Amino acid sequence: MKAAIVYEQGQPFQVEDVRLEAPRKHEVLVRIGAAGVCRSDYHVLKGEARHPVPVVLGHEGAGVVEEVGPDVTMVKPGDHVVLSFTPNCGHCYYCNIGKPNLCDALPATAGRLFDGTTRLFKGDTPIHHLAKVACFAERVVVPDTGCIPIPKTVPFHVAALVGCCVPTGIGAISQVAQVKPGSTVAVVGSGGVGLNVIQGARLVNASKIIAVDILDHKLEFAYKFGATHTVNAAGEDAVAKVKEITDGLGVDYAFEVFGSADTAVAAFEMTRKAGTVVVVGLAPVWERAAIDVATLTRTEKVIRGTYYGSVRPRQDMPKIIDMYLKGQIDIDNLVTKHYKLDQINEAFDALEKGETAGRAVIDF
Ligand code: CND
Ligand code: ZN
Repeated sequence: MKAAIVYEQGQPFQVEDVRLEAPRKHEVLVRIGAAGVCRSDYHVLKGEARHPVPVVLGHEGAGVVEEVGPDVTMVKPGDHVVLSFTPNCGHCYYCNIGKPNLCDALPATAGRLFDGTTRLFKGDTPIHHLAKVACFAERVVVPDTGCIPIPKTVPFHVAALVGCCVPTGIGAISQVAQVKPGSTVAVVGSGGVGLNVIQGARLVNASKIIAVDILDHKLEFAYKFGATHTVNAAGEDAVAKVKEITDGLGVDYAFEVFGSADTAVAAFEMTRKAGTVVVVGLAPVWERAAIDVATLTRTEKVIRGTYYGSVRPRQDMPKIIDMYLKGQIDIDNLVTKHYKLDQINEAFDALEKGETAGRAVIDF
């Protein structure tokens, strides 16, 4: 089967034939229908996140179950599934306190499946699986806890986005910040994930939803998902502008959804006293944010991170699919560009240049 391999961080993808071994105990083989192009893959591609190579990237995907390994009871061949990038072990401290997205077995087996080995090979060389998903490939073998069954009526390009950007954005609003109706919200970075923070804020009836980006066409697009105001941080002082829009106060909640130290500091500074800052973006691993610590003390602001919108994928993804089917959230219009697997380098060049408003997907 074909897969997009990264042999060295900083180098482009190579689309090549690879060997995929059969699923073992508690594993599932899924034929991919679609995979989203997320900035988290870009961080690994460019070396802004550390990862062993060679690796098949892709962590936002959906497809059809083709085969199940021994002891799999959660899904069966023919089921349509969304893939979770935090399949969990079910036994560690975090699984037991109801935080499956923070499962300790994930970092302990990074780039491999739970038994510490890979199912992907080029000749005899093992290839790593990003986030136990590795969906920039025609087929994947994933842990059974990473397969969430969904109705067959949901198109794959929609289901794929339920694998990352939709729950991450909606979860940041509803699970993490628990934004109250009438609140003011700023979203720094209006890309695939940020647009879902924006539509999450609309869903809970935030009063002012301020989209911040450095590209006008992204800001224009953000209005479609609920932005009430926009700020171009390339052309104006974003902190001053957000304060002006909120009558000098600053917002109740600011979300950092680009992934840098500077945008995290900006989110902190545009938040009002006793407000909440949620860091969703993944900054390059070497960056450190210069937060004014005395101001943190005196202003009683709260700074929080969130991984996967702090959702519990098996409970929350079916709810998100239900919200989509009821028309409460818009996923169809988020997908603005379609590529084939052999165009994957083009897709990531476009992400880097900020050419695509919304989300690009790779169709299989
Ligand atoms: P995408 O590239 O689609 O969006 C980022 C947006 O930020 C773009 O519209 C840029 O134009 C904009 N931007 C760039 N510089 C600035 C700036 N200085 N100020 C304001 N906006 C700016 O990326 P994405 O939405 O796929 O991902 C966003 C981040 O979220 C990224 O760091 C990704 O790795 C991270 C993420 C986190 C999680 C999680 O679980 N927390 C899950 N998925 C993605
Ligand atoms: Zn992602």
